[in-house]
Amino acid sequence: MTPGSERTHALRLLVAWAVLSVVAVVLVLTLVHLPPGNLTRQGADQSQTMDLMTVLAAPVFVGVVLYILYAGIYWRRPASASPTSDGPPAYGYFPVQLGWVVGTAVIVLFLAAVGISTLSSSQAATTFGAPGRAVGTHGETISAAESNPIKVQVIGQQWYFTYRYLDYGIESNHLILPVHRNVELHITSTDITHSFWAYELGVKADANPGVDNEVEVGTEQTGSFQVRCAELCGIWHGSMQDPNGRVTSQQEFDAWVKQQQHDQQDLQPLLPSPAPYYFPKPLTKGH
Ligand SMILES: [Cu+2]
Repeated sequence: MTPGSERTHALRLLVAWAVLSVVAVVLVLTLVHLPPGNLTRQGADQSQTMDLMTVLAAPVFVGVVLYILYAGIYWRRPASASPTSDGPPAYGYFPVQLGWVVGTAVIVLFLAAVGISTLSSSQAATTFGAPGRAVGTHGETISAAESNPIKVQVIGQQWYFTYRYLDYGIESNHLILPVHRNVELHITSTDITHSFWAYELGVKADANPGVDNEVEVGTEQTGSFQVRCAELCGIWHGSMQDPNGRVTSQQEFDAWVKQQQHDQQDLQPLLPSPAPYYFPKPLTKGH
């Protein structure tokens, strides 16, 4: 192959790669909606990170596939050559090697920087409700209601989750949360190890007996979400799920709490005070 035709191939590949990469990035940004979504600030952060990684991966994917197809079309063994003949030996090509090393190093280091800053900002979010803190992780100011988190104890047991609203003295089989609030989830278990996974909220956390596993989420949009157990926990593990989680308006939430308080007034005196161990007293004793 002459140096001139090599340059032609390189130029063609480069132009095709640039054009197809732009198309791929536009398609990813418009057509692909990666989970977990925007119900919570943490979920939105995770979706943005997934989007970013997909956008960065698209040109790499296009480059690899394009090169394979191009090589398959233009650098095939000529029909005249013997089936066992080999192509000309290659001894490396400095610009390609340099580009490959520099390109991958830049992508990896950039993602490392993004990862470190996202981790530190989601850690900052766990101190969101601290007194005197009125600025969100993205620099937005937050109201008193937002900085005062709702505390919910999530209790896993074979084979469902229950939710104790520590500020309201109620319990529920469904996780209902008001929008634009910080929620402090205290995750535990009464029997064996479970895993509380509400993927639309961007939360997955161990539910271990005797452990108060604290996770904070900030709700940003109303909508429904599902909760499921993500740790094999016995024969009915597969049905340890609830599709009826909801993020509602504050008014709707207040009305729901009021209704639950009304419905559960006989139950409240019987509930033990919140603790990582959760063993409600039996309502009736065996005779
Ligand atoms: Cu489970």
